Amino acid sequence: MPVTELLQRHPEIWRGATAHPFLTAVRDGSLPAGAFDTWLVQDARFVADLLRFQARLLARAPRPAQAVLAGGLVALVEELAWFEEQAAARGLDLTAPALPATAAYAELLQRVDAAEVPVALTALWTIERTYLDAWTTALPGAPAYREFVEHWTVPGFAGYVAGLETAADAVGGGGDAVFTEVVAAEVAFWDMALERVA
Ligand code: HMH
Repeated sequence: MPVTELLQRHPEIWRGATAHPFLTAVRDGSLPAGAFDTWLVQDARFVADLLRFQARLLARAPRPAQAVLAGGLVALVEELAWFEEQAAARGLDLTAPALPATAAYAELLQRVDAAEVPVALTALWTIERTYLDAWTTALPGAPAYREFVEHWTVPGFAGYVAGLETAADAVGGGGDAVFTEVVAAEVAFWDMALERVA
């Protein structure tokens, strides 16, 4: 089954992750700055966790998937530097402890790290596709958040997600369970930021 079929098989949770109230509030400007800052600090932690997961996935990936995974790793290292710049400009402490949704997502990544490659590739595609579609929902973004919305909706990112789709499909995809688990973790991540205003 091509991985994009998962979107049609689970439309409700998919909509919950990509049309989340956090994103509509980024679009219309009603999001409190504290919620955004909480989210930013936690997402920097998530990206550090994702980098470790993806580095290990590259190490065991089939030959045709290596290029897209390696390119993604470089992008994640650059993304961490970008988070550090944004955090410094906003006076945020990136060493703040992980909130429960961040810790739970890290634990999910550890479990997927122990799963077979098709499951891990499907998880990674789901992580990035959800993020791309979520930020696309927030376009063009209220002025305060526009730079962020633009950063996560650039054509290069969409191309990367398409490359991950090809890689996941080439190994047969990973099934419904990993997709729904990742999408639920994404919903919980947005929920966390709305609940815990810094
Ligand atoms: C929560 N999901 C979350 N954060 C991200 N930065 C991505 C996906 C994409 O890397």
